[in-house]
Amino acid sequence: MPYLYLVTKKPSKSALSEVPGVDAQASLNPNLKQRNIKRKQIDVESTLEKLLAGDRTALSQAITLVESTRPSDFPTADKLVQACLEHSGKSIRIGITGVPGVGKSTFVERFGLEWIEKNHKVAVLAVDPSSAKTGGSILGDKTRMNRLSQNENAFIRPSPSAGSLGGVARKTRETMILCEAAGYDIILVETVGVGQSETSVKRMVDLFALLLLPGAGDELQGIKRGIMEMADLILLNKADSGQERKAQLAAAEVRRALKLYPDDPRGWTIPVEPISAVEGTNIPEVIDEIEKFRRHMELKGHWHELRSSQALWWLDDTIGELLHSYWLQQGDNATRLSEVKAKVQSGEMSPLAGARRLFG
Ligand SMILES: Nc1nc2c(ncn2[C@@H]2O[C@H](COP(=O)(O)OP(=O)(O)O)[C@@H](O)[C@H]2O)c(=O)[nH]1
Ligand SMILES: [Mg+2]
Repeated sequence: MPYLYLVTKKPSKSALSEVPGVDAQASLNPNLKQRNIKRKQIDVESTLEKLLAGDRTALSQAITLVESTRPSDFPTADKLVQACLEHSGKSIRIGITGVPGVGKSTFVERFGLEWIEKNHKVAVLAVDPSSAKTGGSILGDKTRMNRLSQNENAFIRPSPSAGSLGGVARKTRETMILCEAAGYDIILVETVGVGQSETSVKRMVDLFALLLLPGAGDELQGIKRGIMEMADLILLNKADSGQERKAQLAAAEVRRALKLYPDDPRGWTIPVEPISAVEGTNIPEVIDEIEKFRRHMELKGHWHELRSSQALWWLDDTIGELLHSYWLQQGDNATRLSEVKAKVQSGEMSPLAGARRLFG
């Protein structure tokens, strides 16, 4: 069984939207389907060659291929990612999180340009499982990344629009590999900051940066303890327009709060810095901290460990995702799931009982 997610029978509309990696819209809308069919077949060898030469058009096409929901594209996409793997991994993968409005996209613009100043190439990706509904937050964000999006050393890609978080995360990982093969050595992954995509992003990056607002209480920012614990770097944004002192105080408070957490077993002390994404204050210092982080991890042998954990998580997540979609294709599981979902939604059945019924 070479491709578990091969759709063997025609599922119902609701079932399709459940299948990770299957974009219901693309499968059901004949116009989209038509567009898919017209897309020219990609040749792995020549695409790889172009990618390695840094060809942006080839990179866009390659990403479209890995994001494709057509089962017939899966073998080519897998081959291409596989071929790119040995040319990947030379980057720093940085996750950026924080509640909506904290300034992630504004920060990415400044931060990205700053890396480019230092002769790096920057790819910006997003993990946004809701982007099918919202039209893709990073697309709207392109206005905040105006200069970066026009820079020839930057590549900005909106979140893939497949429904499930697992599917979006897998495609983002594959996209990351393609970008690295195309010579991008700084990969920035922005989360939507609504609480569900953080763990996925944490599992695919080397360093996780959390943006906070000075003055807003933790509850207000919806920052759960778990997210604080995931951070390798904490930035108090909007330290400008008279808020500088407040940001300093907030930074001191966060540092104090961090002391209550267990020490990082890797010996890394989380830097907490006020910044202004709009004015560019302290952005070069953030880059210095990140380079310090990399040196620290390399010196202690943790960098290699980080990358192997990422690979294992990738395997783990993919297995979970494949099992889910395989299970959905068996018998009448998709219909049964819809029924159970309705009961759980109305409160008639607990989620646990629902899940047990499906597997009972
Ligand atoms: N004063 C100030 N405003 C900022 C700063 N960074 C972002 N903003 C503003 O905050 C709003 C949300 O920014 P955005 O980057 O879209 O936040 P995101 O939702 O986290 O991506 C926008 O109006 C930005 O102009 C900053 O450093 N200082
Ligand atoms: Mg944003």
